[in-house]
Amino acid sequence: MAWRAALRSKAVIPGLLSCSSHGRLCASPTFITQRNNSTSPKIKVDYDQTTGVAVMHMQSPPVNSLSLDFLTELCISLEKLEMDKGCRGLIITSNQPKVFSAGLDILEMYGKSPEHCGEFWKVVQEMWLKLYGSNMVTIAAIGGSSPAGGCLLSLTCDYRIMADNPRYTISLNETKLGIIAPFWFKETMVNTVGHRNTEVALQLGLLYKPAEALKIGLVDQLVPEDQVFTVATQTMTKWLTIPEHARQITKSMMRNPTIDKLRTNREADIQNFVSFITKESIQKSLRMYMEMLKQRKA
Ligand code: CO8
Repeated sequence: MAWRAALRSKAVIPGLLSCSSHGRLCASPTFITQRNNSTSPKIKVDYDQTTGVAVMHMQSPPVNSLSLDFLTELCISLEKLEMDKGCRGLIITSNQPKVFSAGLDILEMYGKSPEHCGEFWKVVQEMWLKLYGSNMVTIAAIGGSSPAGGCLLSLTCDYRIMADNPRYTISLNETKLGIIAPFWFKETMVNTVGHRNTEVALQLGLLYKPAEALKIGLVDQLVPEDQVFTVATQTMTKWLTIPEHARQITKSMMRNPTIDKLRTNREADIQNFVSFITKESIQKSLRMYMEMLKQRKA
């Protein structure tokens, strides 16, 4: 698997002293993954051994788009945390202002070879499988917009807390790009907000403001922008009081049917994605969407 090879080729610096989210200095195993071809990591993980809670900061400017490199780092970090039995909770948050994640990096899907698209999709699947099936309690602290793959990332978590700012939006807006959310994106949303809400949101490619997202259950709680992380930490403390084994089995029971469906169809899902995304008409849609993003900015 390509991302596993990447894992082997990456240098991991264990045991660095770093500041935890609570402002305390904590020893190992806070770690930073270093890539051969990049100077700064796109993911920073602070792990507080005393609480058993890790915080994953996405820090890939400008908008935390989920590129191949980004997702590879994310999978490596997740694998390390999952293997550490002392790590019971994970908060995912963004260090970028106004954005949780802009979703899949469109540049990984535009003008790329079928081989590249296949490799990219495999790591997207891997990220979802790891997070949706995680044994840890996972909480998304959403301090900004989170369209498409960014929304999917948050939907893999057990609980979502979003900044109450009407400038931010969240949902799966794939149809607006002329592309189709795959079945496991769709089912993750159905499992969260139900069939009807998903059907409307997906067909129209709707992006919801926080209040609307709360109304349909796409997020669980809205809080003032400066309190997102604090409330996420308090919520984590509550979730960690539940007997671990019972909570984990319940989570698997709820999620495994969807996970198993992708696991047994992974190769076909990759083939579908590659043949779809490399179509000339779809490439044209992606180009037009990127131009629209640039024009909106100008
Ligand atoms: N990928 C790559 N680059 C991006 C992306 C992205 N997803 N989003 C934004 N950028 C770029 C912009 O083009 C811009 O580049 P530049 O600085 O070179 O002009 C830069 O990031 C900053 O963007 P903005 O100026 O728009 O930043 P704002 O802070 O104003 O807005 C938003 C942030 C709200 C996140 C906004 O950038 C946005 O709406 N982005 C597009 C989000 C989107 O639609 N993502 C969909 C990606 S597709 C996906 O995730 C699922 C695909 C499933 C495939 C299934 C196929 C079968």
